[in-house]
Amino acid sequence: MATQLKSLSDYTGKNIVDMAGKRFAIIVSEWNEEVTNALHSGAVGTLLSHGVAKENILTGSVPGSYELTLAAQWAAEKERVDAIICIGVVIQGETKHFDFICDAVAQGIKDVNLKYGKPVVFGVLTTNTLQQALDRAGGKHGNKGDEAAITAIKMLGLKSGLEEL
Ligand code: RBF
Repeated sequence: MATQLKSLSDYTGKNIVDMAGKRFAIIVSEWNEEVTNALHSGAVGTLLSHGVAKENILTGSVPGSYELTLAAQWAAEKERVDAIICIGVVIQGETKHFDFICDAVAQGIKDVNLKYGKPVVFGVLTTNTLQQALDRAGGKHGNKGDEAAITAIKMLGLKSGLEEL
């Protein structure tokens, strides 16, 4: 799955609508904090540049990516939260933890999406090395935090569009 050809310039256009009044929760994993902080900065900057008010972005942290799902569920339970962005980095190690954590988080986030009918974005890097993660957190492959925020914005735009039907 090649991702290096993707950049924010691919994300202009469809379903980008005014986000004033929308409320976002960002859940950030503390594991590999250097990377997750950079992803978080990218996500916040992108939300602000699309008209989201600073006070409408709430950030919470969890110890590791495995905890993202429960925190996302707590945020989704809040009626005033429109979308949730989950940020984490899981790096392949020598044990099977990588597979267990990635599977649990991917499935868990999908479940919260469907249970609450709100965008819950999978902003979790799953890489072989720390360098690959850094390259995608403001490095040579852009910032996937920006793209996670754009995904939330586009999904809310689509939802508003569908409400007109
Ligand atoms: N959390 C991450 O977000 N990224 C990791 O790369 C990561 N690797 C882990 C490796 C091991 C061996 C263990 C025990 C935990 C790891 N975690 C990682 C933490 C995990 O997401 C979770 O916080 C803990 O397992 C506690 O539930």
